[in-house]
Amino acid sequence: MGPELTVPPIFSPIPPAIHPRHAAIDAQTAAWAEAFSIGNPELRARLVRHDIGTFSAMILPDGQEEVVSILADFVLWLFGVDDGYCEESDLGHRPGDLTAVLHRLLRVAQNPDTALLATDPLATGLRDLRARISRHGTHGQAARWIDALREYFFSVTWEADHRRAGTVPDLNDYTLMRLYDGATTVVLPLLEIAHGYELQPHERDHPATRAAAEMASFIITWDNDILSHHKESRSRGYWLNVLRVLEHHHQLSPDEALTTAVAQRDRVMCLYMRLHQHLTAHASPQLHRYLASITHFIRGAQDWGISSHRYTTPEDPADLPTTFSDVPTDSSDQPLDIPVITWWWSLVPETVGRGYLETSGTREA
Ligand code: 3E9
Ligand code: MG
Ligand code: MG
Ligand code: MG
Ligand code: MG
Ligand code: MG
Repeated sequence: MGPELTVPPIFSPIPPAIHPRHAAIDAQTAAWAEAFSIGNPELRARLVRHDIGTFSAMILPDGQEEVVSILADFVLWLFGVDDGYCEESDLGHRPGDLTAVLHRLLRVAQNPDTALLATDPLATGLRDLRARISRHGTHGQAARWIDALREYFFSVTWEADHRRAGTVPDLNDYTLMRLYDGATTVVLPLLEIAHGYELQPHERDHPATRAAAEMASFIITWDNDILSHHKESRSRGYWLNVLRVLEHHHQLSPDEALTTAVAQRDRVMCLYMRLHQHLTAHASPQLHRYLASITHFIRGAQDWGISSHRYTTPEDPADLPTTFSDVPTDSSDQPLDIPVITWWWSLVPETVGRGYLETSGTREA
């Protein structure tokens, strides 16, 4: 059986980048997974071959190496939760029990000395991550990392209820869930910590900054859904993905669902570039840095997504692109028909960035 879909080159106006220490970081993360026994042996053997350290090196191409390593270990840990607890285990079908387990982990992150889960490998790994985050970041940054972990956990329990019931959420609910269950927001505090600054609340919590981060979550998770469709649709058991949502609720064929999802992410990618240009016109040096990191995060997820064995699955090859496109399939500046994100389109003045596709003025990241 060959691959069901051929994924075309994806529109990416962002240049690639990678930390020069990527190979050492990748090897170190594999060693961390072994040292902390993350996941069962079979899962761990897979995860250490997924170039997760390389991915982290693409997200933070010029970040402090120790923090790039924290991010790499944390992303591997997240897959220990997402694959190990949610997608490949019985617990992922029991949202109530999953909520209890995740709450205990949150307590460990918040108060590492708590007498809880003393011999649990994921808890022990989390204690290590928390200690390293506290070493490099402020109390406020550690607190925001825990809050972001909570919003990720909250969304995977929603997803677990769909898994239990075998249901597929509609596009609006799926979009809302996916802004969090791709674990994109838990990465954001590490973008600051890796460059040794703290974004001030009046800039970080400004609606336009928050929208830029949400757009990045959308693009990264839509790209993931497109690039992981092969892996996910071949898996045994329940899987949830925007292509499945579009097929189920919009009566599209797999190819039509792919074309629609690509158009959706292209339209958001265009809006993101315009918002980025708009924000940087008046941004502090810290906000400039933050937006540059978010932009690297988007491109890093793309470069890793087309190359990691996690998605190319060489034993049953996916038909993924090896290059990117300079041209969006949909450059409309009208809002997508997804109510939870419509507000993004109200943030960029109409005159900003309209001509960016015809110029090279988007490469400031
Ligand atoms: C992603 O969704 C699940 C996260 C827990 C993965 C950890 C990755 C990050 C924190 C960075 C964001 C990167 C992404 C979303 C690629 P899903 O669909 O379960 O991931 P999968 O790899 O199984 O397709
Ligand atoms: Mg490797
Ligand atoms: Mg998942
Ligand atoms: Mg998954
Ligand atoms: Mg996926
Ligand atoms: Mg840079």
